[in-house]
Amino acid sequence: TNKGVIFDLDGVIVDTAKFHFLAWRKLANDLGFDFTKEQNEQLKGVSREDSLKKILDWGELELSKTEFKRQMALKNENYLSYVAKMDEDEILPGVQEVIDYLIENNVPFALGSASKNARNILKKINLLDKFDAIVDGTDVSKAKPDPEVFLIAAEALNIKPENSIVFEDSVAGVQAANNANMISIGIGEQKTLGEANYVFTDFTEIDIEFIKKLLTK
Ligand code: B16
Ligand code: MG
Repeated sequence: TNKGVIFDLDGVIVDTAKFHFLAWRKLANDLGFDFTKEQNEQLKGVSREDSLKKILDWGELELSKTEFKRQMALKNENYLSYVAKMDEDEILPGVQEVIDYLIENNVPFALGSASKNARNILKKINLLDKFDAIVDGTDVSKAKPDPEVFLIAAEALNIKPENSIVFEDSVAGVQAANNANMISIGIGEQKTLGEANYVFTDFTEIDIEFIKKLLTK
């Protein structure tokens, strides 16, 4: 096959989205306000800095540069306390099977994540050395929905954008894949990720036959 696969991390391979939510919510609560799970959808796939900007908007708060930086660091510290407890059991159901299939069939695959903690997390779940390329928040200057992260990943795999299959759980990420002219597969709810070429609730819903067909199309 001339095709390749790009995985988002948070919300696709592991459910660190729940840890991000807990840590951001604590920050908001400490600053005297709250936000909903629906609002949290808008933070998925969004960089740390842009996430804090959005949250402060919701709370109608403005922070000095120094305080903004301090709050980002506090949030990350809190988030990493959850990450520290992770192991391979945190890999979401059905993901390992797809990864094994790709390895057995010599299909190149990469990580395309907005997270600066991606390598740390992949190490915790024992997947770090399985990827042919890792592109994360330390490699990009433009956040999803900009296609940069996925375009760099496809290039690293030596795969054309139109031959790249992207798994994404976030609206911004699905848009980034579409903007890159890639095949987008949303992992989550149809009503949230309707812009994707295909949507599955989770990886247990994905038949290996479906992957096989996409790869040989
Ligand atoms: P960090 P992904 C994204 O990861 C998360 O979805 C998003 O909620 C988070 O703010 C962003 O990473 C930055 O993460 O604070 O660890 O650098 O979904 O693109 O894998
Ligand atoms: Mg994600």
